[in-house]
Amino acid sequence: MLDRTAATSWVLGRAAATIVASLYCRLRFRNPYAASEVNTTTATRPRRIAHLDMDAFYASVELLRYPQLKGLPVVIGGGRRREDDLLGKLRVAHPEQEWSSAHLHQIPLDFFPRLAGYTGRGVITTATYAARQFGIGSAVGLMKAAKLCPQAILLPVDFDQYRHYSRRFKAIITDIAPLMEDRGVDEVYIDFTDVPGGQREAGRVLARLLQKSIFEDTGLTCSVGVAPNKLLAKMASEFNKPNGISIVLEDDLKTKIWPLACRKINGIGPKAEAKLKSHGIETIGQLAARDQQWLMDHFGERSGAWLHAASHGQDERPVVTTSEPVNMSRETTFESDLHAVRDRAELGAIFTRLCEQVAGDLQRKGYVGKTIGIKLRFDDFQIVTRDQTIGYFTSDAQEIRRFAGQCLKRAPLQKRLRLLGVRVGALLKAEDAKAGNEDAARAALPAHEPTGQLF
Ligand code: TTP
Ligand code: MG
Ligand code: MG
Repeated sequence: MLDRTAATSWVLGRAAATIVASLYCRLRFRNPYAASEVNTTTATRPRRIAHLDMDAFYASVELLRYPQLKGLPVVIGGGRRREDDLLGKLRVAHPEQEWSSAHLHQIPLDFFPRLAGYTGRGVITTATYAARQFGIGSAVGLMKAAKLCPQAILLPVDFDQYRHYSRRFKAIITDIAPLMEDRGVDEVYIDFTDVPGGQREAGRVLARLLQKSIFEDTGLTCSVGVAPNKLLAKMASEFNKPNGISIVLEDDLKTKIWPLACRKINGIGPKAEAKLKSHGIETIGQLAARDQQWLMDHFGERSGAWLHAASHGQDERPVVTTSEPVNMSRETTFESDLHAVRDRAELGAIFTRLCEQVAGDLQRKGYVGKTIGIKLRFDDFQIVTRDQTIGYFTSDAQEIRRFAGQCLKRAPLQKRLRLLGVRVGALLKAEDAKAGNEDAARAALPAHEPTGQLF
């Protein structure tokens, strides 16, 4: 159950494609707060953007089938769920009772595996709020978590179930507020501006309705932030977790946003944070105090201008209702670390398989791409990526393998590897990629692989 052997996952990057902006919103019968605002135009309405994020999502979904675990420290991680195994064990341990998937809520607490004594490589995907009190949460290693909270219950992941509930809560949202942007398995942006009732109490009323509707349908709670734009809404949704609502108005910038660490801005990662810190900038307020030109000189024109705007709470990005993938990738974490030279044959086979899997994903979904890249994670957890943009679009496994192999040669390979990934980006729908252009571009490339290929 705790085995992470070559747990292959694929990631679908997403980007905006279509923006649906309707000036009027239909009255939705499921929205009882709407009546007073029907038929008014947007012109005078302030922009109200919500960010809704489910609370401890994977763990909360697990608690739906194991309600006896409510309030207990539970972490999700390790291997994938195999219900038959579980039921089989139950039948052996408790033969006096009948066990089927209808009896999961009757599983005695002492039957659930605990973190205590965990050895292995698994990491936590998420933890219940009861578990978070012990300092454990997403991305923490299970072994480390076992030391911090040995009594925590460890459950395996069940992505199908999370996807099922993801679809369900999003369907409830679009039923009430149709301008929704899907931002991943457990979060969305919603444009409240023209939704009937969306302006009441600056969005709080509609946020409450969404929470209630989602909870009634799924039994899951979520937190909502409502603000003048996506940037602020995303920060706001974290302010009152779990099961909270937080409203941020333009005037709240100084009091609610500026005291926060720069890292709270979605888009400022660990690297940018470190660089900002090296200039003595820790909070968003300190960032806002810097001159825009100074930021552009030190972070580049684009990033500098963006940092300036973000620190002043400015963000004009629309809520986009459909999305297209921008990349597809496959990656795998090894059971034990592998070395590029000593384990060359094994790595080569895994590498080829990853390329075939990405190619399969692209072909199944009807995409081609022209940026091919690799991701490596070393035994010290350092991550290295390399990519290469080729002159044409492809979804061919061998081509992907060839260019990914070239990327690999540009990576440092002295240390042992924990993880290997292959990604194809700059995607286009296969039917949109013009065949003639592809052929011409391919002809311009060297026909043979340069010697010295690594895997
Ligand atoms: P989050 O929304 O970041 O976290 P959460 O829903 O578990 O908790 P919160 O109440 O703070 O929002 O992520 C959503 C799901 O994505 C999470 O339940 C599990 C998964 N996930 C991972 O698998 N690995 C990670 O590192 C993170 C952050 C999330
Ligand atoms: Mg969440
Ligand atoms: Mg989330």
